[in-house]
Amino acid sequence: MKFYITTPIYYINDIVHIGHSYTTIIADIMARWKRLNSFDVFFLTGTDEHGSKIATAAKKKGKMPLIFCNDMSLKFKEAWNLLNISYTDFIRTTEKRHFSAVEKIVQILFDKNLIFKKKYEGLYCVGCEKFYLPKDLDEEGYCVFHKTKPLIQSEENYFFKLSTFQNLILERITDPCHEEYIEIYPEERKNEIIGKLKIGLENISLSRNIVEWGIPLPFDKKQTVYVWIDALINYITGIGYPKNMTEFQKYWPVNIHLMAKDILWFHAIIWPAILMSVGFSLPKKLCVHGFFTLNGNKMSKSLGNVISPQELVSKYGVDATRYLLVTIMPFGHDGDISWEKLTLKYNIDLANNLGNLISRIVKMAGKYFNFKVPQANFDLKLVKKIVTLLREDFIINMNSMQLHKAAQDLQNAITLVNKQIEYDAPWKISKTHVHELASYIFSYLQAVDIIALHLLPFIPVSAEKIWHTMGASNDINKIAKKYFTDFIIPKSGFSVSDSQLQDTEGLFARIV
Ligand code: ME8
Repeated sequence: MKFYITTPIYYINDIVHIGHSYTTIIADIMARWKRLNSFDVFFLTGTDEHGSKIATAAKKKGKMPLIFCNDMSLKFKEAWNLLNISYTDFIRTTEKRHFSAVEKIVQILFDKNLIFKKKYEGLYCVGCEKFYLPKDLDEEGYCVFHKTKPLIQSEENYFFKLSTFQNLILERITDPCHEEYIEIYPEERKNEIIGKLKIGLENISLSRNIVEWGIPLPFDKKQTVYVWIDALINYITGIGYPKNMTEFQKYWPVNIHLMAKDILWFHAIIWPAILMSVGFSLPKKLCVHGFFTLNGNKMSKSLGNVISPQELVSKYGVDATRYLLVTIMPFGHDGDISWEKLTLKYNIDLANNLGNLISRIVKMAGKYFNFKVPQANFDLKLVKKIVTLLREDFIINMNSMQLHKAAQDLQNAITLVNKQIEYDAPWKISKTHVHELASYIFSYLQAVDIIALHLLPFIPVSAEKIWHTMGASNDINKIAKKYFTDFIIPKSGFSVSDSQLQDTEGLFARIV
């Protein structure tokens, strides 16, 4: 089975911040999770490099647009490497392969008579790269996302007959029995779109004649393709359209387009209309998350209130940054964050709960068994409890992208082992009862092994470290893939008797 997931392609005029990182880490966790469940995963991310916003940013830096784009898109790649993002491909809209796809799609729309020329005057927000009607702006006429005043732009453009798709789209996002049903999650976002759709759809400009930095229209080279039409097409270029149709047909339709609420309109209305026009299947699911806010404001370079992923990594490390970002706010809701909140969560979940569990087990194994996995028949009770706890909720939460809840399930499992240790109090048992001690410690090790398998998508490097620390020597990824297929634990467990426990120095040390 295949699983195709995408992030938005990010505008490169902005520096990479934790908003972009949040979306990309969620997509990465889902991609890793699906790989562990034996799916053939395609995970696409990339950068959106055309349009007036980018051209202006390049000019400000005194750079040619493409040079500027090369530099900036590299910064996104570097950030994703830092955060251990396992994307399959990184698409840039300035690539040749993307030009071919955009030209082809736009030509099809033209040939199908879905494009017409018209003089237009409207309020354009460069931040959103979108024309607005006065009713869409706040009371003072400002863009609600960028807090800037859209200016009147007037030009003769080519228009896409979006309005003809109103009922077709409405049907596809409201009727779960429809063959081409598009699920929008969460429900409130879907209702928002339905509400807007019912008011009616305006035809939209498909080209710009005052924006040079873009892909020329194949049928009128004086105009360039409107940046949003250009950008949405990345989702099919990335999997091979139009050159490699076998690859394209293997992965399309996309399983999940992931994004924040600011750009749902484009994905829920404009993108399906284009796909329907050219006769392609529709996305299966649009997953929409909220915004990180700082003091109630959306984070963006123009507002000057960004936190970069590099800042988080230098304080917490890579894995903790991944974990903290996706658990600090519930998927689908906004969350106001602060360094204090992040540090508090780090200390509670990672240092005090997980880190403490690992270090106390290693200490006991060190004291009683010279840092070796003791020989024992493991007590299946504790392991079974962990397996049940995680099988019931964790998997449902992962599959429905409720990552903060799945992480809470893991925290509950970790707490359960910590509590079991306190209940057993192995330190009260005399060293002469070596079998009893061995059996306790052996079962703790096995319980943590199970937890490590589940931690893998969230904190891949640390999960592997924990796995080896517990004396489990095989390739954790291979074992996890098998475990998530049949849920069978080998009779002798995962940690191998007599193998050496490894050092845990530096694993989620407390931060003050
Ligand atoms: O809209 N909190 O690019 P963009 C959470 N190029 N997520 C945030 C965020 C925040 N404060 N800020 C940004 C574009 N994001 C277009 C997309 S796709 C065909 C074209 C994330 O750089 C979130 O995923 O403005 C949001 O939807 C996206 O970045 C917008 O990125």
